[in-house]
Amino acid sequence: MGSILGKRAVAVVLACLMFASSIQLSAGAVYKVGDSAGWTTIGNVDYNLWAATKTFHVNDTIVFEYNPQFHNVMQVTHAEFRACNASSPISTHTTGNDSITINTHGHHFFLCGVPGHCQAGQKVDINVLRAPSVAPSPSGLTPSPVPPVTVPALSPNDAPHVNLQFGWLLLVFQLLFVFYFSGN
Ligand SMILES: [Cu+2]
Repeated sequence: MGSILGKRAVAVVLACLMFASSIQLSAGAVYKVGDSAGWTTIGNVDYNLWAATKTFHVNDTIVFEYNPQFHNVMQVTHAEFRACNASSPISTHTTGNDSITINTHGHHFFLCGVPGHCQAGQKVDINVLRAPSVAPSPSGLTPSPVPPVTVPALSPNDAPHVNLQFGWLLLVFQLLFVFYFSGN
């Protein structure tokens, strides 16, 4: 049947694909706003403090989890953010599980448009740094299809590392698999 060389070529191509996919997996992080508290007025969550503990990068995703009967998410301008003005939002999200991928650097202002909620502190400023490549250590969570609920359990510093390791593990198995069969 096919030469060992041919099968090894296939193995190399597969290996490259595996490696490429592992890189892609660690491209963007997912952050659940408020962590386990979610997006709420209960408990006086300090969303400024929450945001201050994160280092956001372009292509990161923020998830707002809340009861859509009581809250919503509006992206607003800086002026509207400061004034808690929900009259002309840039965009409005109402599903109760809103994933928003940040595509640009700079400040992204969000508030709850339900009367009184923004004034009560249900507002968050997501500041995305200009130069994501400067990051001294990989930060942010894995964008894996895991439900957002499990996301805060992971350390932001561990996820990309784990992802990359997982990609390499797959690669190794792939190579072993192909070489095993090319040997027969
Ligand atoms: Cu609200």
